[in-house]
Amino acid sequence: MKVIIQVPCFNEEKTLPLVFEKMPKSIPGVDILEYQIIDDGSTDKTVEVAKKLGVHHIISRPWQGLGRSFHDGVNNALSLGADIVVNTDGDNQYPSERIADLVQPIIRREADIVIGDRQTQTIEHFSPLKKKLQKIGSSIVNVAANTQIPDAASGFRAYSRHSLLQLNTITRFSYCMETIIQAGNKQLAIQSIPIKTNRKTRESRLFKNMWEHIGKSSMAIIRAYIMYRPYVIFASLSLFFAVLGIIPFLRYVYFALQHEQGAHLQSLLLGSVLLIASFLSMMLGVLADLTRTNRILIENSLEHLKEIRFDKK
Ligand SMILES: Nc1nc2c(ncn2[C@@H]2O[C@H](COP(=O)(O)OP(=O)(O)O)[C@@H](O)[C@H]2O)c(=O)[nH]1
Ligand SMILES: [Mg+2]
Repeated sequence: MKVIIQVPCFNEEKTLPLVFEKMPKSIPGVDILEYQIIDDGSTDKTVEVAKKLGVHHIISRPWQGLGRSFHDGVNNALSLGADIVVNTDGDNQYPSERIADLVQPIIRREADIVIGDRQTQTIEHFSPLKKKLQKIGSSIVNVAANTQIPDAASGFRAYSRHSLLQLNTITRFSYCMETIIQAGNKQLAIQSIPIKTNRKTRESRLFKNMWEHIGKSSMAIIRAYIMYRPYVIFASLSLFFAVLGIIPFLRYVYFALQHEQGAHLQSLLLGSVLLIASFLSMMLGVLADLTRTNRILIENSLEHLKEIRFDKK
């Protein structure tokens, strides 16, 4: 059993030593334990610091964003033969000493993905609004994924090789939510373990403020629904337009039956436009559903391709 712990880094020279302070040196049930960082064009001494800390694998290249870094890290770990890949952050937000617990459900073959639940409702430096939003965000993701994960935005995770061969992240930003929604839809087993986060070392680099976070997360969630549950979006839209359209339409019919021919044409026009919009929404839903089917087929062959590419022999 080989575990690779990876840390995506963007200028983390100050906090990386803290992350490695309590990093496990061995884990029960694990034969080989290695560390990896993905340096995303850091302009500080992140790479030198990582080398000093004994990081085995260092991927260093110009900036490409966190989503891409995660993707590259995973591919490298798979090609190195990792059975489990753990992801944690370079700002020491997550408790490195809990990594041994994080991987246990996968070693016991009870889970494919294990997520550290930060118990956001108890974090002191989170405002009440942020706590509420975290909760709402997680529940929307859970509905889309058909899962019950308390903390969908947590980046402290362990993934089995089996799950990584099946996951394909596309958006650069939201791979945290995307992986859950994909995993849920592929019926991979996801577990959570409660963790306590460390003290905040700095502000988030991913979002300048909470509104940016909300905007980007909402976009990611809507996109995920269109991709995985297209009928939820398009059938609702269609129903919305149908209800709005049927009222003026019936109004026209009613007056037409009263022999007021030629009157209330505006109602007929408005009703017709809305009913056409309803029909088009339904048709978009059908197209999105066909695309989804296609995606499933492509993902199946991608999984097969990855199995060959990362063959462990
Ligand atoms: N590769 C890469 N990593 C990044 C980037 N921005 C942040 N990170 C890393 O992603 C992790 C989380 O970033 P952080 O700023 O703590 O965001 P938070 O999740 O909102 O707290 C840390 O390990 C950062 O070093 C980026 O642009 N590229
Ligand atoms: Mg952070």
